Amino acid sequence: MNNTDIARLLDRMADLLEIDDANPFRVRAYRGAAQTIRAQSRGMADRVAQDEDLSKLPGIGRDIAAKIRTIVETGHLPQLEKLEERVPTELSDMMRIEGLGAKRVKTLYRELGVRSIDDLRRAARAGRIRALPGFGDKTEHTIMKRVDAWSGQAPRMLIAEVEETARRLLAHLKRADGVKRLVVAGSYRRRRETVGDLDILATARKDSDVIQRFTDFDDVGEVVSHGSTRSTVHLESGLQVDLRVVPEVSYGAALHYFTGSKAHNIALRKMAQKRDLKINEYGVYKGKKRITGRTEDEIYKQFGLAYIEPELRENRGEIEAAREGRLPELIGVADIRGDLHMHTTATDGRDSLKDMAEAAAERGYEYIAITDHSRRLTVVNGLDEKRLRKQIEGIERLNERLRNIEILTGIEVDILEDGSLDLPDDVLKALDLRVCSIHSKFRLSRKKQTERVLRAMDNPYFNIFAHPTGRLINKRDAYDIDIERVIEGAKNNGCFLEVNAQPDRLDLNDDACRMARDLGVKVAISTDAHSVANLDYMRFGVDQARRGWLEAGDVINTRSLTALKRLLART
Ligand code: DGT
Ligand code: CA
Ligand code: CA
Ligand code: ZN
Repeated sequence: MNNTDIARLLDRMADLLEIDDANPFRVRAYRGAAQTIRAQSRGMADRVAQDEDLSKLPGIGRDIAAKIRTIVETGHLPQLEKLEERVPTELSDMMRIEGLGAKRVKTLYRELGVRSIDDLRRAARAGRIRALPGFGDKTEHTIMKRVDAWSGQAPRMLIAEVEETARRLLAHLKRADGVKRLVVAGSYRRRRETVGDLDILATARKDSDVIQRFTDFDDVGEVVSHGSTRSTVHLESGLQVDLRVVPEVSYGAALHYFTGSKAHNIALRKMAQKRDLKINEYGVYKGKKRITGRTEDEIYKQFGLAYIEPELRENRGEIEAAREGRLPELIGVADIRGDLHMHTTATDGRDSLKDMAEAAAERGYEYIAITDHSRRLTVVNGLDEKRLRKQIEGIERLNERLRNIEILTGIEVDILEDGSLDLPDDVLKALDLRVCSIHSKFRLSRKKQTERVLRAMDNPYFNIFAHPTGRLINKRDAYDIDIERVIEGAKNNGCFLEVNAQPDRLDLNDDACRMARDLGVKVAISTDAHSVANLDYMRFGVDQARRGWLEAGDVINTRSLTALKRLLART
């Protein structure tokens, strides 16, 4: 049981409890615990083995700590199994479909007897859903579309979801005899937001038992193939993992080949053909003679190219740029000086203002902005003017005490349907920074949605447009918006766009980052942390920015506090 599996069980528990009309606090406790566990870099199994007190982790109480222990020790959660006798498990999968929360799933179950995704498809086809209260034609149609998308392929997994598995698997393989190098290549190394499978590359002595060790890994559900230099397995989580073992002299060529992307490889192969060379996973060849292949650097040099970072290898112009010496100098996590979007217990965050600030200081940040939700979001107890003013005072007091970090006062203010902001200008004015975002009316036409945001940007206090497309990877599509016009609007008004670093948002995505850079608009990479642990999501946002060719200079939270404040003043 790794962290992802444990978090899944807890999420499932939360879903079924919610459908079962359990106390909302209990539901939220399970969801919160799942979120905490996903954000941990260390395995729960390891913590349990060390007999650590799990209830010390944020958002995990005694009760859930005990349940995690049970899961780790037995692989089961008895309370979940009991609940599943009453509430069909597949209802939890149904809740993952866009537009179907607990309430609707419950209605479908009670009114139409829909217990599975197959049932759901049949009900939608038969036109039985539109008649239900609160559904309608449009909803039925959307459900049908979603169900079809859902039942196709197993969804690609979020990169954040597979990291722990990758780490444990490498640690396991490292102990094989005669292995030298071990690396995860493929889309994982290119830091794509999701991965189809993991591609592990090893160099090892001929007599190494690394393949045997691979197929013996604890999480393996099925060994698909097992040869002398390669093997493929399916893990119990459904994730496929490929292992390739190559000799040391081929390491660079193999790493390059298996890192991909395929499109990048093909482009390089074309260059090779022009020079009468051949390139494959063993090296670069002239006739039968291998001329290079030990390192990636060497290979690029062979073709007159500067080294290309994995994040850029998508055949989106990186080869030309490498030839002409105009590759970007990509931003790194170390360039980030502060985090400009986070929540506290004042709204839907799980940790206090003070805890968030101290955790940020521990991470070496020079500044952060506290940006709780505005009043319109009543479900999370959004701040009205009075409570916001009180928070500002709290921040001022804390700033007097904290020496090594500056806390900026801020808000995540809702952009209302008509493009106005959810709080009056004179309160917004009192803040250091305003993050603006859309949390309602996702279905406006492209024109209306775009104009809504452009109108909002006319407000002189609009600083950063947060999670600009609203997508949730594998869960919810982006709302329809003309992102190019939005970027132009930001440029004209001195506003910025966010790269939200939540692993299921990564919004702006890589292409949009690139567009922002090309149009001369800077971004803020922010975690939108709802807990101390979430602050560690920063690197996922940085990865996405790197895939979008961004340099430190393109990102406002790499600036000194003074320079940042100047940028926020919109003058
Ligand atoms: P994924 O797994 O869908 O997230 O994406 P990748 O890029 O990891 O793709 P995968 O696992 O199918 O293959 C790993 C790498 O192997 C890929 O990035 C490039 C290389 N590769 C795979 N198939 C081909 C091919 O037909 N031609 C070339 N040149 N390279 C290939
Ligand atoms: Ca792959
Ligand atoms: Ca693969
Ligand atoms: Zn937020």
